[in-house]
Amino acid sequence: MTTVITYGTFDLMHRGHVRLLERAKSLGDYLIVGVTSDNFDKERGKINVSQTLLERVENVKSTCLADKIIVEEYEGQKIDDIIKYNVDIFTVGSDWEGKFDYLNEYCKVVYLDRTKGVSSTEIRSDNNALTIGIIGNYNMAVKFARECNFVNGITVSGVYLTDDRNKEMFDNDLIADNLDTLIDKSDAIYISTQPVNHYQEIKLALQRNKHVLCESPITINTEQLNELLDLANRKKLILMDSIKTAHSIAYQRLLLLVKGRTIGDVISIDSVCTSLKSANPISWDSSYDSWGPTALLPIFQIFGTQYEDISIFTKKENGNDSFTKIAFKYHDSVASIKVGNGIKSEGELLISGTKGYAYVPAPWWKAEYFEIRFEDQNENKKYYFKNDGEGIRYEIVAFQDLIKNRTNYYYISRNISKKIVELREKVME
Ligand code: C2G
Repeated sequence: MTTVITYGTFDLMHRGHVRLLERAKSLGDYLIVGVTSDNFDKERGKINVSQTLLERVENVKSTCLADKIIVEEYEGQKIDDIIKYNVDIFTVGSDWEGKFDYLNEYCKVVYLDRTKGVSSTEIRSDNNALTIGIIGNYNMAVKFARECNFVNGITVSGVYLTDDRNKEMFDNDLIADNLDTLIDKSDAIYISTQPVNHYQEIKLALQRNKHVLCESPITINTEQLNELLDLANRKKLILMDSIKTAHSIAYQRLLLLVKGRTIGDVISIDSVCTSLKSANPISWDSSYDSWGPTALLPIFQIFGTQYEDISIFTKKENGNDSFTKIAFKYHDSVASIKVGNGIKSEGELLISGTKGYAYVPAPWWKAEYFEIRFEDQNENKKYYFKNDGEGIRYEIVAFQDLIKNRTNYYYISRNISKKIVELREKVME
């Protein structure tokens, strides 16, 4: 018996996949198909997969070509599988030509011609086509526009720069001379401007029936926010906070471990985000505007927003808070944030529990690495998750999903959006 093995994501099954499986099957008598897990796809940079692992396994099963279906979960698993299943032939499409020659050591390697004119990427892009207009300062606009390239179906309709510097760095046809033309030629708008301008910009976009992804805090006061949320609801539009850390895999896994009581009951959370304004031109004059939403995120996502007491210390320079410390008292826990544009501190996140603690080293908000530490150091665990693009591409996928599926599952809940704005009012008082 000749055993053949092949692997794939098999998202949105199409004739290219089926033809590959048919030819793979004809190479031998027994075909094993490895379907990639969601996590493995993310780790290898495939962030746009539409269907779940189970749906993709069903896709393969429906072809009746696979004699066995397994899940591919980790880098290097192919070698394990070839040995475990005593495989004679490994095969994959010619788009991988050369990439798996190392498997020749274990079995025969055959590259089969890729079927032209069809791909999951194209199908996804057709399904998820969305043009996004960017309003912002140069640095964020460049970052965001670059990240859009990693998300199937997203195209940047234009960029309206709030500062004239570096206009020439963008292709001329991308630069929008005024907000109206940008909004009119976009399905959705990404806003990264001074928070004081958000209300007008968001309102204009919503009135033109455009979805909005806006750097948090979305507005400078609760009254504006409630009006905009109500307008978005009435028009069935998405108005989403942009806090890129929320969408990084490491941060999401950290939260799941903590909520899964890996460190016991959480008693204290201390979150520090600072950067000297001079070194970080994309930050705003106010340290709360630049860092508050990010610093508050773990506190509000773990403890909620119903704290019992709060104390705020703010150092003002030229009318802006250059450093703010906020301490929260919850029913049976405490939390604090320190945010600063005018000071440097250790930008770490510390989550203290009754069994251990989570430690995320600076800059914790870029979230790639964290440790879970215990009294007995032998139990300590280290975690690393690649976070290409600081989480922006994952945020764009989340925004695209919200628009496409119209779920009201906001990863950053409405309560958190409102509390971030409410706190801003207190800090600025
Ligand atoms: N394929 C093809 N023709 C297409 C599209 C895909 O022959 N038009 C082949 C690919 O070459 C691959 C298989 O179908 O052999 C599955 O393709 P994908 O689902 O895109 O998964 P991919 O990431 O290419 O899988 O580690 C190996 C990878 O998992 C291969």
